[in-house]
Amino acid sequence: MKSVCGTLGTRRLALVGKFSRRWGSGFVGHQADARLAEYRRLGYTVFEGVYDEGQMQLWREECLRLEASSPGIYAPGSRSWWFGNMLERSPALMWPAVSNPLLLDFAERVVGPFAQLDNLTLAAFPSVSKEEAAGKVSGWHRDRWAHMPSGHYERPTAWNTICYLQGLTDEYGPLRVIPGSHIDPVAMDEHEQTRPHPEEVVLYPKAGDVVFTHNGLLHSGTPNTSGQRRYFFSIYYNTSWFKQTDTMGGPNCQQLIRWARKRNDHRSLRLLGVDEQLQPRANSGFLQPDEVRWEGWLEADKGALTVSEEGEG
Ligand SMILES: O=C(O)CCC(=O)C(=O)O
Ligand SMILES: [Fe+2]
Repeated sequence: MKSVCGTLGTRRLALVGKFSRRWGSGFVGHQADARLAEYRRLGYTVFEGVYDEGQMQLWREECLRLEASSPGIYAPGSRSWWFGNMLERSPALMWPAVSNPLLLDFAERVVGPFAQLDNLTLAAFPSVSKEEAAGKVSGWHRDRWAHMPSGHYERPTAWNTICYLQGLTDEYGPLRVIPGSHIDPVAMDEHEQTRPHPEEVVLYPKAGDVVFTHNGLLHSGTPNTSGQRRYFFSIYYNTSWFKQTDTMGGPNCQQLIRWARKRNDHRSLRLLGVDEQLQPRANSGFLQPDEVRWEGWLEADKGALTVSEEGEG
């Protein structure tokens, strides 16, 4: 490991000094943020009314357009209602959601400045018959990059931000969660995986709400019996030293990377899988609380941003 002092600029040392004086007082207040505390306790939090109707209408239309243009052999994984790689498919429509500052600011309080896009999915679950759905849930699981929890809170390695593009009702199929299952090593046998669970909480988010999860949280959808499409929009993030599921190699994502580079926009670059600060930040010596280090790095990223006329090209 490199010497810690060797990796710190003077300004950053001053910042660390400032925050270290607050560990006994202000830092406790910082940690006491109600949403963060709720998220750490339950394994999820709901942001209400993040997206408006106009925005969601564009996403629904995009989903229908993809459905109409992907029949038969062109259907991804033979499902003509499930579309991954949405940032590459529709960058102008999707980038504002991927880089939503409300959700990213919260993510950075949870995991620090290490948020990367893992995959972006737009889907419209078809309706099934009430008989087929009776007594069933879609399937309990923890999400990608999770592990069986240890009994203690650990930061998520990945997290989902899910928006249903209509309000969920019993007919549309609510989202079921088992609060605390990102901490408790709750296990399930095959029979339990498709049945309601005694400790579940059933969520009915409104259109435009965002459910922000911990990837260790056990959750399940519910079959859609509404007779309509069940629109689902999921931006899934992970830690910037993980692999990404969606590809960033296509021309649209590469164009976004060039745009972010011109602005020296580390936060955007990171989302796109380019974390230029990763090595020093992942080997910082770990001598202060992580949150203290994160604040300094977030400040540095903001300070580095150069937004010029030229950079906006
Ligand atoms: O509401 C659903 O269908 C479940 C979604 C889900 O499991 C997920 O987005 O990770
Ligand atoms: Fe899931």
